[in-house]
Amino acid sequence: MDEVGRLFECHEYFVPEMLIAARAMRAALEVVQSRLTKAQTESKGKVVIGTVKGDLHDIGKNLVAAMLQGSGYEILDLGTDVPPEKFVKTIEENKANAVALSALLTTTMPEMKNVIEALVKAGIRDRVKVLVGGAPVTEEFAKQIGADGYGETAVAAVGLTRSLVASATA
Ligand code: B12
Repeated sequence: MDEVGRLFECHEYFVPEMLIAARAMRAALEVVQSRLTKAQTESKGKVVIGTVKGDLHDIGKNLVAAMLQGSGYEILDLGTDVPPEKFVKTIEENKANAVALSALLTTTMPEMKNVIEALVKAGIRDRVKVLVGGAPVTEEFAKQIGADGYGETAVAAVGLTRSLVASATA
């Protein structure tokens, strides 16, 4: 997918090619997903996940969700283009331990801050851990917006959730 992105940048690929590549990646992911999400007995916590408002990229988000689910977390996947209010409502209704936000566009990254602000406004910021990730997101950006953690990969997301949720429930 990195190569597809590079070809898109140098105008060799266009949106249709990106879509075809995304479809192939999704098909591959389905194979991986079914192996990652083998029956787990006890839930290690609830994680709400979604791609932020204005952003339709979901391959990375789905990978993070599958890895977390495979590691024993209960996943509430809100999909893509998720407004802050929907994150807040789902966290409140399900008493979620963490929320994982994904953004792939530099233009939608600020939405992550909007979600954190909405959590503060709803009075539940201290009850939920906020994890952020996606290709343009950095550790520094995560700190700037007041997130609890940043993960570069789906594997990192698991370790991060484990340490954050464990410290919250300890
Ligand atoms: C596939 C793709 C699309 C597909 C998406 C299909 C889908 N269902 O997701 C389609 C064709 C729809 C698309 C559309 C667009 N795209 Co696009 N797309 C891509 C592409 C090629 C691959 C993204 C991808 O799936 N990567 C693979 C996954 C596995 O990686 P990932 O998402 O980064 O996730 C990993 C980590 O980041 C991390 N992670 C992800 N989320 C989270 C969350 C947490 C909490 C944690 C801890 C970790 C984490 O874990 C994942 C696995 O390790 C990228 C190029 C690239 N190199 O990223 C461009 C790219 C993101 N797109 C781009 C653009 C410009 C667009 C469009 C605006 C194009 C247009 N003119 O219409 C639209 C925007 C639509 C919208 N509103 O969202 C640009 C963004 C530029 C920028 N600086 O913002 C990129 C970078 C291409 C480029 N080089 O220019 N796109």
